[in-house]
Amino acid sequence: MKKHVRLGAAIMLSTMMLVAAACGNNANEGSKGSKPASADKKITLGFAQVGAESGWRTANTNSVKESAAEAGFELKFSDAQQKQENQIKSIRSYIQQKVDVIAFSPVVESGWDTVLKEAKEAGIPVILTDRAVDSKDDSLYETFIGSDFVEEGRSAGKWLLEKYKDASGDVNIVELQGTTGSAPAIDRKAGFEEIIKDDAKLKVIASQTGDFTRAKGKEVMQSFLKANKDIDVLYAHNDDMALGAIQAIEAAGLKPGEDIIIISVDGVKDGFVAASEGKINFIVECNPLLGPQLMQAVRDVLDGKEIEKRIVTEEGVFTSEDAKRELPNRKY
Ligand code: GZL
Repeated sequence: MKKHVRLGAAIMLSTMMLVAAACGNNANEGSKGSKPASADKKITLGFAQVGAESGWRTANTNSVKESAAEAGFELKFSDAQQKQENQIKSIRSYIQQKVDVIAFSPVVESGWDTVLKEAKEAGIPVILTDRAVDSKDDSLYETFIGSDFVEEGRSAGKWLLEKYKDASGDVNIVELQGTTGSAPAIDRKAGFEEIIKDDAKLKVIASQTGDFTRAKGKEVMQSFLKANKDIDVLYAHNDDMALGAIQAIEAAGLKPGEDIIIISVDGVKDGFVAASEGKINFIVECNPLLGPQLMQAVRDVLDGKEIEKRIVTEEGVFTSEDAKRELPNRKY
């Protein structure tokens, strides 16, 4: 009898333990349900980078890689050498690998709808960083984290307008544009022109792409100097092209920052050094340190949280004097 009682008790006890465990799981389920999904498993992020064309891009890549490591994400990273077809190939590869989220900085604005639709059909959310796309369908991406390039162009124009407001005679401006078709090139040009059109003295006498690189910036500035005897101002869409142009200006026996006033965008270390030496007169900052905001957006998207369609990064403007003071504090 005792044996049967013990057995019965054992069966009762194990049944109760099973029920408790199930409830426990349900309780866990409850807590698991309230725990963010991103806390459950290692997140895999596929990032398709533009290339390695400038100091800004290097700082941006470092920020993405360091922030992904700090967030504990597995990062798949590709460098497209500034070619759209390479970025599209990388995005398709991330879709095949079933990453949790895809992020990229579109090298140019157009031509993304097809591959973004493929990512959407695969149920993989996409986050844009740094540069925008011109797609009409904004359901193809969760958010765009980056600077307001039109405002950057306006800041450059406003400084020039102020500098020459009492000048007499024409002010001849040459412009080194960023990569043709890219959002920063299109918008920095538009913002600048929107402001300087208010003063007929300010004339853009030549404007050409230097593809955001130092080498091309030098080459195009050489051609500007050959074709135009009286250049007063250079507006460069990034520091690297301005630094290449400075080499050409000095080789022509002219003083950058004096004979030719230089305005640039980005604010990378080398740009700040040139500005602190008076070779660049005005720098409009463009913040490359987008990593932390990107990782937070990845987590929020996976946790099903509502996020802003547009996250604008904060940045400033610096004269040569400002740059001299700020140089020791620069992080990139
Ligand atoms: C701007 C970024 C641009 C930088 C360049 O957000 O896309 O690309 O201004 C970089 O230096 O090459």
